[in-house]
Amino acid sequence: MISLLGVWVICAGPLLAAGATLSHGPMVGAVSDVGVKIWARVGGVPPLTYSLAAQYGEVGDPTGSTSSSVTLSEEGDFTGTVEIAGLESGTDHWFELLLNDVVVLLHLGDSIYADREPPATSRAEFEARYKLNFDESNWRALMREIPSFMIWDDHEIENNWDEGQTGLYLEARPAFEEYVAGHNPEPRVPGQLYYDFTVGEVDFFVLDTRTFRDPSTATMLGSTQLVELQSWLAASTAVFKFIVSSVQWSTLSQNADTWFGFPAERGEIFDFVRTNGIRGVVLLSGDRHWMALFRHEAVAPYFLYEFSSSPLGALVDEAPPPDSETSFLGDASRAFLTIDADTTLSPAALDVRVVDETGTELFLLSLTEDDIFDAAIFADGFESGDVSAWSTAVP
Ligand SMILES: [Ca+2]
Ligand SMILES: [Ca+2]
Ligand SMILES: [Fe+2]
Repeated sequence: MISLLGVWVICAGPLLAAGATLSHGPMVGAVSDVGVKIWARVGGVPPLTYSLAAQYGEVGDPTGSTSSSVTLSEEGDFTGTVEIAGLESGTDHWFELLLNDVVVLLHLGDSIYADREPPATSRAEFEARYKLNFDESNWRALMREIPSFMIWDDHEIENNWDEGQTGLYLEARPAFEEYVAGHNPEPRVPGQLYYDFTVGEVDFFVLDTRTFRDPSTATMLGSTQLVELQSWLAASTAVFKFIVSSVQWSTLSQNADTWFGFPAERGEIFDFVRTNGIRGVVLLSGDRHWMALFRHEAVAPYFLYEFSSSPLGALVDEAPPPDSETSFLGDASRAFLTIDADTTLSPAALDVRVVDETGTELFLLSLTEDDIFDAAIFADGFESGDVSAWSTAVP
């Protein structure tokens, strides 16, 4: 019996979900009376890596044992061989391959443009925009393969939405819940949209930057969400802690709809990280229609790195000239950003890649947890190991 299991979706048959399929194999080789080798090659979305192991047991024992795992990566052309040993001779055995590709896709909002002419004004019209976008064939193919975690930004309601839970919000919210929120993790606070989740040893907190936004009181998150974020930061024992914001933390765009318009609240979050010495915090963002990597110095002597993605399907814009915290700026072409967290290493490593539409790697930033936190970097004048790659990448 051969079946394949993904971490996220379990499929019978030769395919599995979670962004990967076995493109070749499994091939069974080197069989002996006490063991066997099983080879496989994974396809999917390079340059992600996967781990492959085998679960096996005697016929009649459904639990069985798990072999040690091997890594399938670009370096080995995504091939690997797992070895099953120590079997009882003269006995029938079963095995299953366990392909563990902990891949998730984050959607940081503007997944519809409800305000595009003619703007949606009723719940049914908001629903229609989701139907339109979610029917796109490439979108459907991608969503089928990779587990997604989503949140909204302004265009699920109206451009630069900051009018709280009034008017259009009341029509947009139920449509968002039907099409998006229902397949997100349970919200952090019942009835809210913001949530946290864990993948391996990486924690994520996904912010709702629209529901409680109120420029008159200088808040983007509202007081409850801010406290929830802080208590999550304080409680998380994960090696890396990603704070996911639909809008940029960087002030490069000088756009009041981003955190640029909410400097005090941004400062409160950054201060909380610094004051409490919270390790491994990484910022994610989108919205600007261009890609950038930033290194925030406002938490000195620590750094906060921000990785900001380009749109998946919308138009790509020209970025403004870089500032001193900008370490990579994409040109006006589409690219995607992959983040590979390896918490089996010590110190744990984070590889951030900018990859263009053809799969060509434009930029690689290799960080460790120490690079993010180590005050010595500050003393070194911002130069330490791989981080020096930053300086060569600034246009
Ligand atoms: Ca906007
Ligand atoms: Ca937006
Ligand atoms: Fe947008």
